[in-house]
Amino acid sequence: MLIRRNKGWEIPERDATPEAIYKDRRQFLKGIAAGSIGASAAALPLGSALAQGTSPTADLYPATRNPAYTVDREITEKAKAVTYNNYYEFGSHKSISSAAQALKLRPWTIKIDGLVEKPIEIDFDELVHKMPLEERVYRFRCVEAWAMTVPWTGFPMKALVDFAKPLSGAKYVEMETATQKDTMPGLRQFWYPWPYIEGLSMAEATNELTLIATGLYGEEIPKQNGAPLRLVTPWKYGFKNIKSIVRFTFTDKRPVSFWEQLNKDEYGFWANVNPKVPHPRWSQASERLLNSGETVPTQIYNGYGDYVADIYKGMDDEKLFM
Ligand SMILES: Nc1nc2c(c(=O)[nH]1)N[C@H]1C(S)=C(S)[C@@H](COP(=O)(O)O)O[C@H]1N2
Ligand SMILES: [Mo]
Repeated sequence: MLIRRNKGWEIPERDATPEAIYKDRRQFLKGIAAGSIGASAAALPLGSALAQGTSPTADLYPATRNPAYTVDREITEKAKAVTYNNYYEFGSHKSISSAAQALKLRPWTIKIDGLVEKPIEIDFDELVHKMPLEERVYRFRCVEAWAMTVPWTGFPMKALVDFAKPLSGAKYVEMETATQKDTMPGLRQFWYPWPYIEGLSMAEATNELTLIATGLYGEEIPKQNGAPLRLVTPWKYGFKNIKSIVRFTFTDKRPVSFWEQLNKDEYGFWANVNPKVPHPRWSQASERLLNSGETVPTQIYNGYGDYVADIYKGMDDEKLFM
């Protein structure tokens, strides 16, 4: 059960993008369009708010927060969530945030194929403008027993499934991360089964919680967190949340994910959070909060059982929790 202490809109000041800055950015973009600003966008210092404002999708953020998804935890400081990452394409450690800045975001073509009415390729900028964006605060639980709480911006994956028009034989969606040989040094680690693959059943992909995130903390999602689009399934271990997606394939065969290929005894397909089912090498009973360093008890389905437990009824023979 989700217990609310704060109202959904009562977020600490530092987590909100001040409206004034947001409006300024729009004014600035209008200025560029009208040719009233002398300096060319390219001459702006990299990483400044103005330079970020030149992205063709920056004006989509912040999106309105959906107050239905509230949490009983403090929102993780942005600085922590964007510097403590898992993104093995950029290195097999947590400090990949600067290396990930090399990721090339445009053009970004997304393939939708397999068991669909008509396979298509669509540009990210076009897709994101068709999708209903909203902000949701979710808990996030890595299989390594650390946790964070962050405001994602994104669209329900169900909207993408409806757009894709899968055939009735489709039982799973397989997703794939980009492989940019020139920007991702991790790809040279040939013992990993690149590309990074993940999958969901159709019931999981169309569950109301399942989000395709394109933003974080009221801005475009940082590269290290999986720009330009990544999966968010808050009741599952973090490794299911595949980053920088370039392909959605609808299939009747259960996908074998990256971590499952590497070690199926430690990382399974379902990977639902359960404090009572230990990882073969450590307990899952509690988790360390990235924000405070505090250790707190882990909840079944990461506290989202009301939304998802029904999906798994009658599946007792499956390894649902690893
Ligand atoms: N392509 C890709 N996606 C990935 C990973 C990865 O290494 N490569 N790591 C996963 C793991 S283990 C976690 S915990 C989350 C981390 O997301 P974050 O860096 O936004 O916290 O991304 C997941 N998605
Ligand atoms: Mo993870």
